[in-house]
Amino acid sequence: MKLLVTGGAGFIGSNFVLYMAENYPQYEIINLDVLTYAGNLENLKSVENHPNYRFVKADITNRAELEFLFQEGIDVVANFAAESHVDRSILEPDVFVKTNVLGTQTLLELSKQFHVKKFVQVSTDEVYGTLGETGLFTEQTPLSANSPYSASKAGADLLVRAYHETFGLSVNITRCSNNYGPYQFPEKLIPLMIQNALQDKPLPVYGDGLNVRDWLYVEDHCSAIDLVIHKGVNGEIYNVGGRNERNNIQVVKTILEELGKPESLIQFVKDRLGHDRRYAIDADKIRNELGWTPKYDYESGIRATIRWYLDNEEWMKGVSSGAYKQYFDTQYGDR
Ligand code: NAD
Ligand code: TDX
Repeated sequence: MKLLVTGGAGFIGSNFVLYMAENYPQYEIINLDVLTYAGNLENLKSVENHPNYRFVKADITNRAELEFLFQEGIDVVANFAAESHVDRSILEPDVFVKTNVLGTQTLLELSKQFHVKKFVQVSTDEVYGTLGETGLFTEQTPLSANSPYSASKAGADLLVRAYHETFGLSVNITRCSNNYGPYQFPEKLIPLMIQNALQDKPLPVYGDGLNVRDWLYVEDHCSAIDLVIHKGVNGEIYNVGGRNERNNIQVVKTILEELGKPESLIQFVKDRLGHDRRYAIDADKIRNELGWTPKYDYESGIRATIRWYLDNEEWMKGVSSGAYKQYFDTQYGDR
């Protein structure tokens, strides 16, 4: 199998490349990434010399940069490439529309033209909007995106659907809840709070800190996508989540406790605009129909994650200082 992973230098994409290279060493894996601030080839050092792995620097919105790859013949596209941070989408929505909507459509068009066997769109539970105190998102929940980020992801999902319905492209969409684990850029809640706590800096909690997220360890997301690639029924959407609902204050307190830092570091700050109150995923479909079972419960996953950041302080320093960008230039030159 020739697998094109887009956004494979980001948090989930790099975990997925490592997971696939380990579990399917015979597959040819092409990692395509433009290396924005969120792309980091340091994450992939352990596969750099894998005979069936290759990195290509290219932009998913630039058809000319991608065509030569599709001409080689790609079996499966797993599209992780995106602008992924909600706060950045509030400050600068344009690039979210460009990358997430136009980028996905460009990949879909090439997949159609070059007869890709399956296109897997890595989407998010945020396309469903927000929940009240009770209830879960199912695959039937109407799209009701609230942030420019989630609106751009919802737009991409509809284009994936349209290429299936109109052109017969084989597709799946996965909608996963919040991921955490190794190699997550410290702009997202968990690594940011770990980083600040380690430096005795204030931990900025938005609003009242009672917004709820449904946390999933990144490896469990990878195993779900693996199953969807191999067993997903053409045209179907699969929600992915581990039923690990926690409010933000609970998450932050666990981090402080694990690191032996005082709760006085918590600082309540102005709320995020349009802040979704609660996400929670009903993952019965992927569990029952594809046999997916997450390996990690939240308590062990969060502890493993905190340990990983403690053991990889150099990685964190490199990401924060942008040193990985220099690493890329030395390693690959400017192409
Ligand atoms: P990330 O921001 O860590 O990584 C995104 C990657 O995409 C980076 O390597 C970046 O360089 C690359 N990229 C950005 N623009 C590109 C372009 N124009 N061309 C090529 N590459 C480009 O994101 P993440 O958290 O790993 O998320 C990966 C995917 O999973 C996204 O599609 C996101 O919407 C989705 N998702 C994320 C979560 C989560 O909790 N992080 C949950 C559900 C779904
Ligand atoms: O400094 C902070 N303080 C804070 O209180 C940050 C960065 C976040 N928060 C809150 C906002 C959210 O309620 O923590 C929660 C989690 O925030 P993020 O880590 O930014 O994640 P979220 O907005 O929930 O979106 C994430 O999950 C779904 C990913 O970034 C998305 O890419 C994914 O689709």
